[in-house]
Amino acid sequence: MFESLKKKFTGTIGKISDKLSEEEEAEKAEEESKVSEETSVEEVAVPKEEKIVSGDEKELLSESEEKKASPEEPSKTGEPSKKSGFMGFLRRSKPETETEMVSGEKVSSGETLEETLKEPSEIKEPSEKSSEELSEEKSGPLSFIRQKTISEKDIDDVMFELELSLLEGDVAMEVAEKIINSVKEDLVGRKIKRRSDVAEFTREALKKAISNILDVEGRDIKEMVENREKGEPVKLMFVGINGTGKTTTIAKIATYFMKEGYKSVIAASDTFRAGAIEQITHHADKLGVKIIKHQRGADPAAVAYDAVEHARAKDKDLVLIDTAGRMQTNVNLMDEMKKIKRVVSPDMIIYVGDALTGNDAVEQAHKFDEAVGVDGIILTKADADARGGAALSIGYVIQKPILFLGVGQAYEDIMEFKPDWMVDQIFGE
Ligand SMILES: Nc1nc2c(ncn2[C@@H]2O[C@H](COP(=O)(O)OP(=O)(O)OP(=O)(O)O)[C@@H](O)[C@H]2O)c(=O)[nH]1
Ligand SMILES: [Mg+2]
Repeated sequence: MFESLKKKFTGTIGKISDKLSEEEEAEKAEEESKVSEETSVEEVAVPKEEKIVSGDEKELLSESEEKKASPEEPSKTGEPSKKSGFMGFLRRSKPETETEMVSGEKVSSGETLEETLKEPSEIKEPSEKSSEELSEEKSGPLSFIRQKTISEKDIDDVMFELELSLLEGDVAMEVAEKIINSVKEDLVGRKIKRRSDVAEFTREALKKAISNILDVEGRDIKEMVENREKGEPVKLMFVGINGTGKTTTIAKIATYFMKEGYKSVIAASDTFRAGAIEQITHHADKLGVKIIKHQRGADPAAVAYDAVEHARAKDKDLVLIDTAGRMQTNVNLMDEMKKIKRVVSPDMIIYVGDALTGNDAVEQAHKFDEAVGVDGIILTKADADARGGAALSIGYVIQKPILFLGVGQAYEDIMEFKPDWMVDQIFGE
């Protein structure tokens, strides 16, 4: 359902990994060229013929010569080879030069001639420091171990690309910014040792950002229904612009709670649109749910009031109030909606938004929230929405939870929305 978001985030993980590995390859090449320059200088400074070596040392020397000839071979000493780690982060810069190999071996087996000739202060002790410590120091005479720290510069381009692509995918501006900032905050300064670290850390950072965005507090309808007082129904009022799916959603919610053993009453409070009363009556009849209706053009607040009275009298669990679709710019209809709210004091006002309209759905939710106060969201047509921008943004923007997703045209096509589920859809296998 959220293929597009999944693709964007998977792409970002790949791009950051590639970016850092390219950079690493470049550094590696630069280092290797330095190493070869330094080695040739040493060779001039200490010509091999002039070295005085014993029989044992000759063996060691010839071994190190072989290593030089095939530098890609894994180290026999158990130390990390040039290829190991995050593209060689735990890499020794030039451990196999003759001098080092000779003096290194001789630390355990006695003094070499070179050392005898040196001042005592010049003789280097073998390092017992951990690779972590060494990486902090960055270099030492016997070994050179580095560790990469992610910088803002490393990820800036990819983050910018992600932000644009999220905006194109109907993710609200503030949500896209929040994701980018959160990921940057998490990644910059992290130490990495191998390529897989980059992918893992980026994935973690994105996942955390998305989870935080979807984590919006709100009341749970089921809990309200379970805990309601006898004779006092839970009153839900459905609002939104024209054609988003309010009426169909009411039929779905009635079905959903019927399966849980709860009884609903529907209030046909869209007395404005031609055919609206017939449409919802049709659904109610099919489902065997009680409907309270007046004539077209009647006061919608009065219809809602009557439905609540009916539910109280019959101890029904829920009153589902349908309302006419209205643009947030239509003052009369917005006032009418406020009147219904005043008269019946709904427990929850639910904004029904069409996922396909992306950012518009988010902006309208904002307007309805300002006008009447929204407690929760139902996003319809999620079955047809591959982008997922509205689902990702809407709850965060108005700080009200998504309660359900409409996932088709049948009465059963509704699912409870759980943030973890959406995170799984995006980051799962
Ligand atoms: N694919 C799909 N279609 C849906 C979904 N929910 C509603 N629809 C369709 O959207 C269209 C409009 O649905 P309605 O329930 O009449 O919308 P409304 O908000 O009540 O419309 P007005 O009363 O005119 O404001 C219908 O064709 C529904 O079948 C959904 O989750 N998925
Ligand atoms: Mg309707």
